[in-house]
Amino acid sequence: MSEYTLIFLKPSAIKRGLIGEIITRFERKGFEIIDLKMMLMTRELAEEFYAIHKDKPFFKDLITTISGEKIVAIILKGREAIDVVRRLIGATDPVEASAGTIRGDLALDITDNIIHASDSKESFEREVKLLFPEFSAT
Ligand code: FUP
Repeated sequence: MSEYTLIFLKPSAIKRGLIGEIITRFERKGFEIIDLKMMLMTRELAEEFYAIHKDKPFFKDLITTISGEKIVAIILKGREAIDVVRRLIGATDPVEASAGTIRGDLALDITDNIIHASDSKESFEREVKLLFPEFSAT
């Protein structure tokens, strides 16, 4: 079934000049880019986005890594997009991520693991409201 998912490229991906490399992988796989924007990830937005992790030991580092920096937020559409995109980005820890995945090929740090992708339909619904409040499924 065709569905939507949300990804964002973390500030390190932008600083390292990897926007094109990463977007190309999703395009080549066959996903449709529904919306895309570069935007400022404010501290407030970062804390809200990752609120589920607020009691974790890595929360402070996670927020500092992305706050006050530009991200590239993208809505993708395609068959089983949520699961397929999670497989393409690889495990949260780039040390564990398989070669051939985005994190496996392009990242090494766990907190700054260059990309985020929604991990469920519920996450997508919550996250898209935060980054693309104007979005409505067609
Ligand atoms: P993911 O969905 O793969 O981004 O993973 P999580 O939602 O579990 O984690 C959210 C962010 O917290 C990750 F992008 C990186 C960071 N994190 C750490 O820094 N250390 C951890 O042990 C787990 C996650």
